[in-house]
Amino acid sequence: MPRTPRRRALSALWGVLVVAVLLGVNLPPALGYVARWRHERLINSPAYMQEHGRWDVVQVPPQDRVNAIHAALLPSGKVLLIAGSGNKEDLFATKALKSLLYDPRDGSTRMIPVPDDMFCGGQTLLPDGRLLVAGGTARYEKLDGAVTHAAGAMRVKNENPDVARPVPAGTEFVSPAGQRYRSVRDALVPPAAKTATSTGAVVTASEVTVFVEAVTPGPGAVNPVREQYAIAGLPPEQSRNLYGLGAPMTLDKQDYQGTDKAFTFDPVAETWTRVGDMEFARWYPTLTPMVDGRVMATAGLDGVGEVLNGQTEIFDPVTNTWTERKDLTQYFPTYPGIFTTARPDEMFYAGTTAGYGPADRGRVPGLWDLNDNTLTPVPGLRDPDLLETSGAAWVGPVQDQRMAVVGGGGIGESPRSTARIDVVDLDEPAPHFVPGPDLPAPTRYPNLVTLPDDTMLISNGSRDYRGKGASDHLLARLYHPGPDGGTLTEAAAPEVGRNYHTEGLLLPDGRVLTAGSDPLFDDEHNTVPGTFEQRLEIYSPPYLFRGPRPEITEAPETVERGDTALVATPEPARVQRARLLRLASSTHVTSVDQRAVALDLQRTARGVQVDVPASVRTVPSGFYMLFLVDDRGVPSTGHVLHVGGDGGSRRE
Ligand SMILES: [Cu+2]
Repeated sequence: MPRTPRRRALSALWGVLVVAVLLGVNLPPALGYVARWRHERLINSPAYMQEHGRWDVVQVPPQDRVNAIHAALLPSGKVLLIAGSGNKEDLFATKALKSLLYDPRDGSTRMIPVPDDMFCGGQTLLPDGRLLVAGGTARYEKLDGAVTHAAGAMRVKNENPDVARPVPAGTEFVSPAGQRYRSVRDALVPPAAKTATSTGAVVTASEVTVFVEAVTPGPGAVNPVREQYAIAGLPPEQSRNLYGLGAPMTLDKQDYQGTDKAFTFDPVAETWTRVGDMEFARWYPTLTPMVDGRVMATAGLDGVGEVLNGQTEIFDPVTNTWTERKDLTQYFPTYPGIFTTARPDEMFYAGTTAGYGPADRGRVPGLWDLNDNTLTPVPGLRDPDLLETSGAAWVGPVQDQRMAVVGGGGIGESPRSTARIDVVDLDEPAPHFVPGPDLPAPTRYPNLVTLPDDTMLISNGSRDYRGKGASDHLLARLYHPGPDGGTLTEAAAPEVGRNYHTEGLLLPDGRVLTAGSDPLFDDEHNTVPGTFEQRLEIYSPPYLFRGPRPEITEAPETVERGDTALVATPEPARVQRARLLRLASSTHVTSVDQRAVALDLQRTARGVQVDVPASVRTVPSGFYMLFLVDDRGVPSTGHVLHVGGDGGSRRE
């Protein structure tokens, strides 16, 4: 049938419609599909992985997913991920406090309840392989408007030198005007100090600070005056010696409050044990391993939610108790990056912090002399006002004493952040920072993980505070130490975004585990409350795609500093380097216990002889992974061993 003009017009219209539909609706998705397919093919190609590595998301069974706040590699080769209440107040209220044991060898998982809320405490591995966790959450914050009862800090004074005074939770403090406030948790006020002098004894009152809340709600119980409070129900002779000195009682925002409790996790029995309480409650403390095997606790919010004013204390793993170092009073904001250095009795404060503290105190990096408590500033760091939520780590073998400070942002919810990487050589007589390469974008919360080939993975983070404005970076870089501040090469991009409450760890098989992320919002416009990221993701560095790895067929379980140890390997000629990487822990992108130690080696017919450095400052006692690295930078699987020796752990 011949086509009429009208039919031809209709047919043409259909054709146009079909093309329009294809172009307008189907074509972009089709092109998107093709682009994704091409991208997948690229990132899974051997050539790409040899250059950039690859990421794999780990599937954890739904019942074993946790809000990973803290991560630690244990001598058993398993990873402990600690959530506590995991920044969920309902889990805090119901005491559903969690930790998850994850075995990277087979992906198996096991949930282990934790005995107290370790959420936002500090952690580090002890020389004997136990994980020490100290501090955590005694109480969640109450934001402006959520405070119903006036509250504040009450210093409870005891002037009696003969007896300690328990102050149980619920003790009532009465103001001169008759307003009543109740303490929220138990406290014990030690006896007053009595000092003999030539004219007789002088008694100095002891004191403990407790948090108190008004018995009656509302503004009527606000008391702006600092004054002395009586303790209700005490006989008169006792109330002369035991009383409160109250700070202003207000309806202001109340910060998180820390606990003084501490626990160890036994990596063999896989159980938690309570150890001695700290002298101070701490939320957001840093636990720094010292060269003699003890652990130093610094900073944190105390039991009333105030930043500790420089109080420093030491954990002794032999007695499992804490002792305040009253001579060490440097003030640090929370989660300070404080590292043990090769300099005798000097710690390095990298200036990195996370959480709380004013802009004008404790923000300058420097060397902290533990003999005289002085902090000598280390100059030259760029963007010195952008150190909140930054990262710091030794780069290359710790013998080089070179540390990088990476990224960071302004304090509080500042939208400012920096791409800066600066490096300091602490071996120099007057150390100073020099510029390194810039990250591809300004970055808060970068995860820094030292690798056995002397490079460092820098991954994830976000541009804005807690990923606001959908600002997570799906980016990673490999940092290569070297002259002029080192260089960066591109690493494969992670699939999962990570900002606040994230951590990364090197695994014995040479891969890197990343966990956690706690965005404030889930959407670009900051309207939908954020969801905690419970997926794990593992990075396989380029060296895992460059052919067969050197093999360790036999190596000792324990070595001593200064020892020479035989490590059997089928191809000794291949081995170029040997490294010890300390089993590390991480929280809030703060990891002060990771370090790589270079070992001198000699090849033999059966393997290599490695020399364990003699200095405890280079290789403090504890558990390490031994890696043999070949001429192409390919490491063996890490062999976990214990390093001990004279002058080290007080346990030995
Ligand atoms: Cu936190």
